[in-house]
Amino acid sequence: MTGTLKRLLTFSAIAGMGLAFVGSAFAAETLDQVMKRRGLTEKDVLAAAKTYTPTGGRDEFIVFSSGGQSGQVLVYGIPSMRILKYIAVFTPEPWQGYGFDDESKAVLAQGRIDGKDINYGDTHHPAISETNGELDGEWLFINDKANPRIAVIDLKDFETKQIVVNPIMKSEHGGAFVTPNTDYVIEATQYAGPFTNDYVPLSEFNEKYRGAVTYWKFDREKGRIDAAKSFSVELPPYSQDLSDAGKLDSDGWSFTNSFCTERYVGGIESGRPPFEAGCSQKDTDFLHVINWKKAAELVAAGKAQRINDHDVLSIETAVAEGILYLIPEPKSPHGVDVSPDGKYIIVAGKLDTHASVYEFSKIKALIDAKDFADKDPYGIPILDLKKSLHTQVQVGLGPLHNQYDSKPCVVYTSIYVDSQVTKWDYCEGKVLDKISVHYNIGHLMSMEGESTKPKGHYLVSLNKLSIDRFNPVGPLHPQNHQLIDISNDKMELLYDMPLPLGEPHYATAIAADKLQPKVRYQTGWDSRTDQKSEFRTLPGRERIERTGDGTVHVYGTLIRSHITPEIIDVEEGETVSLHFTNVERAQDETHGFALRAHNVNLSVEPGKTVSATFKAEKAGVYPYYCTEFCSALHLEMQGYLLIRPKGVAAEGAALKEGQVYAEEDYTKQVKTNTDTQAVIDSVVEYITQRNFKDFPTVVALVEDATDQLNFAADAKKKMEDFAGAKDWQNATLWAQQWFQYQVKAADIGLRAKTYLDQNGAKVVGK
Ligand code: CUK
Ligand code: CUA
Repeated sequence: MTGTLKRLLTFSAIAGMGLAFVGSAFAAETLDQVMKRRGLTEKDVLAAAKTYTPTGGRDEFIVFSSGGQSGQVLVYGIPSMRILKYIAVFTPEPWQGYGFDDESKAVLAQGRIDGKDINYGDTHHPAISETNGELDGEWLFINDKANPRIAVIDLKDFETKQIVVNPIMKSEHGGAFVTPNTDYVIEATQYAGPFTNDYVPLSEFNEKYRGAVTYWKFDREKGRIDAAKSFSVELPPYSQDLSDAGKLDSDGWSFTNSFCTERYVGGIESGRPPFEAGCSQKDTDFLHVINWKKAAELVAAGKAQRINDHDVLSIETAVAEGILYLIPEPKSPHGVDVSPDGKYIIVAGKLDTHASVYEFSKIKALIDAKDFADKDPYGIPILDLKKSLHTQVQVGLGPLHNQYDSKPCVVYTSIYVDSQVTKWDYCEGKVLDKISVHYNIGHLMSMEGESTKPKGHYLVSLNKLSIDRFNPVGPLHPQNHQLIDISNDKMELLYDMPLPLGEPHYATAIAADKLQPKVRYQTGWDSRTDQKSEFRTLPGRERIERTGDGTVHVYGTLIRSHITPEIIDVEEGETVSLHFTNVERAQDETHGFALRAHNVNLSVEPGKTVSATFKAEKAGVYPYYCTEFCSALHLEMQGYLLIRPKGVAAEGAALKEGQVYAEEDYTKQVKTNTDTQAVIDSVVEYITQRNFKDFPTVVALVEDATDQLNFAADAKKKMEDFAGAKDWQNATLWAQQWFQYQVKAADIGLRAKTYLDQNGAKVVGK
């Protein structure tokens, strides 16, 4: 038996026995002793038990959190609060190769504004796609407040597929929120601006600056937003804020609140009172109530204007057709959240201690009866506040956002100034419980709390400040997401999680079993367009081709432990277009590709094909290598890009290393390989005698091992050819390569064997 294999086999045997020894050599601490040493109370230990997830364990819920100004989405599990992934969205991210390969650069390029790359985003509100008002776990949308944009993320591979730039807005905030069947993704303006892209002086603010709500049409079949079928409704320059789509009883309507309906424009530099003073003069702002279903029909009937190649329903048309209404809402509102049954709309006002519960049936009755209290300066009917309200409840100082419980009538509101969460009953209009959080909570999130079927159990408080909660790391503090148990009458704080990347605003949680992401791509896949890549290639078909336009196309493959080709030889001035396919079928065998001095850094997951195109500008030597520690010979997963000066001929493979091996080395290596093969055969026999086909994980491992053995056969053939010619040097090298493939196959085989042992596989066919 070979040394490597012996080690592998012995290792698994020891691992199996390991547990028997624990406890005999050292006396382990008891729970009481640990509690004493770490100063833990019984309550702490209970909280730990509610969140601790043993190795290999899974979470019940998966959270998609905005990454704030990092322009990313953070993914973590509940109740463990373990971070699982950062999804690159608006910002280049090297680990995922995002913004470094041609395919993802094309996605980022969709987000250009006036031809300029915008390499960050200020993400606020993620939204999971819905079917009949329930989260379905297929798609994720997120907005960029700073550069009005929406991104589409596919939850089959957690990759960003599309970015759309809002054609008329200059600023936004109220997105992304989806309609109950994800027909539309809602995006609402924040700071008003002219719809056109030219200069308009602030003196024309009331006349020419506008807000809007854009309804982005989502084509579920294509998995992309269809900009041509999207439209907007023009709104006054009222600083629109958060939005929510109606559901069930209120389906077909959407709600957007606003602040600064004073239309005040600051200017402290010229002696004017600032925005913050002027924008809070009135006692109320406006909730915008829009019939989006009817708006879509009006657009289809040709009633929209075309502005920047985009359909916009004017205020005038919206008023004439009866699809746009306003209702006063208490001072500086922020969150607007439709209840799970669609009957109520709760608005929390930052400068008011109340949360206001509007009742949709009352709103609808007033609209149907044309019972209006007033009109705004743009002619939009205003409904009476009192007549639209179900109730108002004093919830605390600075209420912001609301999330629903699985229990009927129960809602949680974040209280910014008091640093609290208030649990209250919106049917009866009474406060049920309060809990302090640390500190200055913004959004809060309950499990599927924005859907028609909230799941209860947990709530996360997304705090703006963490001040004294963690070990200090300098003036820029991490964010603090606090996990709260809401399964009982009293809320219980369970866990603080520091988030070290951007300021997350909103987050959304979904039952983990609703997500079914894939583990690998179909071989040769362009993950950004979701099609077979025209640049894919297969093992044995790797090639370098020059096209008439001076481009050198490199069609390569990556597999443990080599990059093919290993030498790329080009001339100064040529354009190089690398195309690498990861031909692994194994899980989690990602290879990277990093090349010196060309800003090329790729992540190539199993099956994926990615490209990188650049100009070979400067003659020189540029090593490249795999950046993922993928196998024992990962460091040998390397190569050279040689850029020759103009006119210097390629050297070919005339390398002059010494003759190291003689015939006896060859014979020895062949003997090793033959012994190794016997071990592999015994593992194969072990697996095939069992019902391994009942275990998808093992089937994948067997496929992977089969790949490796096919490569082994190929190397063996080359070895035999060289041996036939008595070239012992090359024959021995190929014998060693054959051995490398055997080791990988054996490693995979042992993993499969262990899995079968641990998962109760049965002997079959006997
Ligand atoms: S959020 Cu965007 S300002 Cu309260 Cu929804 Cu933080
Ligand atoms: Cu592939 Cu390291």
